[in-house]
Amino acid sequence: MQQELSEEIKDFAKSRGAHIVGIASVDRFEGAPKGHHPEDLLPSAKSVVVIGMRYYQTILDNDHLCKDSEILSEENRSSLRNFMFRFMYDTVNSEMQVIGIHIAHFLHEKGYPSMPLPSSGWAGGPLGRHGLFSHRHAAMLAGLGTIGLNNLLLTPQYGPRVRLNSTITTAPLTPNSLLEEQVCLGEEKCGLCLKTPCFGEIQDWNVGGKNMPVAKLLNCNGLDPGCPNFGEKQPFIRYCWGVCPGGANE
Ligand code: B12
Ligand code: SF4
Ligand code: SF4
Repeated sequence: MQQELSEEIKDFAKSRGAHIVGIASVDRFEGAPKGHHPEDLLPSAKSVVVIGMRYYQTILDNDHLCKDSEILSEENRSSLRNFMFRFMYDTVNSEMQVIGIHIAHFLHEKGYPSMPLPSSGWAGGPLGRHGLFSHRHAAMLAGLGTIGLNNLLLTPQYGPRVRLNSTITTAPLTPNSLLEEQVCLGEEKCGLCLKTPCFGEIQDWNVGGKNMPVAKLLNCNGLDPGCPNFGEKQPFIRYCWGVCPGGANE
């Protein structure tokens, strides 16, 4: 029954456009900060359904767009490139939110109260910018990938170029196995993401009983052309997302 329901949810999410779907059981969230554990958000939560949708390299790699335009200034061109980034960012975020809401409707109808979550949204606190719930931790605990040195979830299929969304549910679904192998190639074999001033010392994170090195994020201007490599040394904006060779880049 739970296996059947789990498969039904995965098929539904994929039929609505999710590229990857996984399920984590709530007992895997040991170590989540107080106030941000699935049970803090939905008491009697049993599982978290996590979906991912691709974000294209063709959008990240947009240095060449309208280059040497006869009709736009360099400043205009820069804001158009930012629109290119934002249109896919916003569309993917909201598409996944719709899928999450439909998963919650479906599970509610089966008798399992559920909580869909926004793809984005944060508040500035003393420790930095934080949201309600960490989708990248949930995705790793749902077997969709591992967290890389660049702080992002790296998937075997698309590297870090997926956006994520989670739905917390009281349904006791069948969890996916965790990935055995680290997708990140590591500092020695790669280390490309560390070539920006955004990252500091490498720390050991423990998620779902797995230790992995993650570089401390010191600064990120993420949503504007303030990314240190925007239009300059590297061919990618949102450098740490675009440059990463971990996983495939289908
Ligand atoms: C705030 C935020 C930011 C902030 C701060 C990021 C940061 N690393 O601190 C800023 C604006 C700088 C940012 C930038 C970017 N972001 Co951002 N961001 C978020 C957001 C909205 C919230 C993250 C968060 O606060 N989570 C909740 C807190 C509680 O958890 P946390 O900070 O992740 O975790 C820390 C602890 O609280 C604890 N923890 C938390 N939960 C758990 C659970 C367990 C079990 C354990 C053990 C520990 C633990 O461990 C961490 C270390 O202390 C998420 C969406 C989301 N809700 O997840 C997207 C998200 C992380 N961002 C994303 C992306 C892609 C980016 C950018 C590339 C740019 C962009 N705009 O798209 C850059 C990349 C920067 C980088 N290399 O990390 C994606 C990542 C996708 C992926 N493949 O991993 C997310 C998931 C958005 C999405 N819906 O897909 N982001
Ligand atoms: S998105 Fe750009 S500014 Fe933000 S951490 Fe990555 S490389 Fe740095
Ligand atoms: S750029 Fe290289 S070192 Fe950085 S996260 Fe990706 S695979 Fe790991």
